[in-house]
This record gives sequence, structure tokens and C-alpha cells, in this order.
Amino acid sequence: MQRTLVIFKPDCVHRRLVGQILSRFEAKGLAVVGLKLIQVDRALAEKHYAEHAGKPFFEGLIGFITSAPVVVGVLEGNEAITVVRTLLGATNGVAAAPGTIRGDYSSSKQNNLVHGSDSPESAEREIAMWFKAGEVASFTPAGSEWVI
Ligand code: RTP
Ligand code: MG
Repeated sequence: MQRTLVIFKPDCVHRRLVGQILSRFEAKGLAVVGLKLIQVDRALAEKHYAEHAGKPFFEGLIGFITSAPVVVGVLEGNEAITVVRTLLGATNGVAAAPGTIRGDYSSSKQNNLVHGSDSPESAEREIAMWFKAGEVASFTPAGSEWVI
């Protein structure tokens, strides 16, 4: 079992798509082990997206992610990191395949609804950045043997 960080970005919250998209992750077999709605400050946004500092879209991205609350979660399941990224689809909603979350709901490069960690190292770093130790459950969700 693996854990990954997801962020339901401001566009997702504004558009009331958090529940629908979370359901898609659950239907695939991922379990919620952490979840909260927070207003992100600039320091956390810059830390989370540090790899993109200096890129032309960086300032816009920081402005976007701090513009309204986000829902941030930790999902657990078999190959959770790859499973989330595959369900999300390509970064640019215009190019994302139909059937993926971004392909079905986004037509934007930036406003692409949900973030998912891109590697085990990123997942560990991001979960520690967004959640305090006591905020992520340590239980094993029942029925996990049915989704591997
Ligand atoms: P994410 O980190 O949010 O899961 O998305 P990703 O791996 O698919 O894409 P990444 O290259 O890490 O880009 C991070 C986020 O920056 C915004 N973006 N805007 N305007 C642009 O050209 C542009 N390019 C990227 C998107 O919100 C993207 O998810
Ligand atoms: Mg990324």
C-alpha cells in the first residue's frame, strides 16, 4: 500500500467538484486517510511548487493556488501515486484524454482541478509539508485486500 497527496485546487472548490472527483478516487479503490480544507499562504504555495520557481507560469500559479481555499488529502491504496496521476490525465486539460478527470472537466493549462504527487519522494515530502503527524490516520482501511 502506498500513500499520495492530492490537492483539490481553488477551481475545483469553486466549481463544487470536490465530492465528485473524490468519489472517482474512492471508486478506483483508494481510501481517504487525511482530508481538510485550508487557505494556503504564499510561503506554503512557493514551497510546494519550488520546482517551478522562475518559470513563466510560476507567479500565476502561486496567485491561483492562494486565491481561495483548497481541499488537501492523503489517499492510500495499491500504487496510489501512479493511480492518481493516471486518473488525472495530462497536465493541460485541453490535451487530457476524455475519461480522465482533467479530460472530462478541464480546458485549461493552469486550472486543472487536482494535484497529485509525482513520485514516492514527492509524496513523502508533500504529505509532511501539508499535514501534521496527528492529522493523517495510521489505520489500515478495511477491505484493502480487495483492491490489490
Ligand atoms: P500538479 O503538480 O498540479 O499535479 O500538475 P502536473 O504535475 O501535471 O504539472 P506540473 O508540470 O507539475 O505543473 C504544476 C501546475 O502548474 C500549472 N501550470 N500552468 N500556464 C502554464 O503553462 C502551466 N503549466 C503548468 C498547472 O496547474 C499544473 O498542474
Ligand atoms: Mg507536478
